[in-house]
Amino acid sequence: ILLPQFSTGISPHSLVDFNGISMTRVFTSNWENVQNFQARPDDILIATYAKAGTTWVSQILDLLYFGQTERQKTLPIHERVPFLEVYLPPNMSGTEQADNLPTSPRLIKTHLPYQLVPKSFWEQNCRVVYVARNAKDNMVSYYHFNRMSYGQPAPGDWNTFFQNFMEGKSMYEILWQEADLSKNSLHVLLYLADTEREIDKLCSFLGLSPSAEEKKMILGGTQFDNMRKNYMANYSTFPLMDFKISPFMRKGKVGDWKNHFTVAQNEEFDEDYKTKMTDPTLEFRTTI
Ligand code: PPS
Repeated sequence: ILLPQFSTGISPHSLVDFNGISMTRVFTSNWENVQNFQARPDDILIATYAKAGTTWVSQILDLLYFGQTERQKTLPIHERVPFLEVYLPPNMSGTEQADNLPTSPRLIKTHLPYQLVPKSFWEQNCRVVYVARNAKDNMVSYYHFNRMSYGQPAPGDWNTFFQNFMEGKSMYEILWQEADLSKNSLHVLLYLADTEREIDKLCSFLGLSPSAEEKKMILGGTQFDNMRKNYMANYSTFPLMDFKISPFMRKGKVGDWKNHFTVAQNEEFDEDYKTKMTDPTLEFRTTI
């Protein structure tokens, strides 16, 4: 596996404090270009906390705008939808990839918290699609991702990861706040809620009206089992992940947190959650 080469000595996956946010060099070393990134008015920013359903929504949007074309069959999702702040030298940075995208609109992914999103996205009044997932499953998915991805800090065992996460010693660490989510150029999508309804709401936000046949194609193309088998959507072409430890398309379920959280951890989490999340309008499902 080719690990990213940075010029200074800091390990690419050690956590650093970056403007009050825990990040690794993989996401901060191209910062000048990220900050100065020139968004275009028709760009669509897919903003998520990592492991909230970014790839699922990226595939939905790519199919909505570009259909089942050659691009879907030959380009991996991480090339169709560049990850803005990522930089894994010697590979092209996310900003370079986005600058080189030939599509209109450009679909661009970010995990940056609201306050660090390049200001041109707001100046250009770009539409933002934010994906939210129940935090417990999100955390579990992140734990497994940290185990298998070389760009992430090593998580240790589940209990260690849980404690570090609760203490804010985890990547990105902060979700977008309620105030950030109230912008009218922003649409919030819920992971694994009623997909058909979520797609309908997304289409009305974007001003799109796909035919019944197109909708069927999108629903089929974004089903977990289909995406898991799709080499252009399942990240199997991405160099820094070890699927033998845990696949990128792991379970794709609501409720896996129950296989990880102890009763005490669940109580601690609920207590902390109550103090931080007060928005009654987002109704997450933590069980089915
Ligand atoms: S990343 O690295 O932040 O871009 O990861 P992200 O895509 O946000 O999240 C990965 C989790 O989403 C699941 N996934 C899906 N679930 C349902 N349907 C589809 N089509 C789908 N595609 C990806 C993936 O399995 C990860 O969740 P877990 O719980 O780990 O399985």
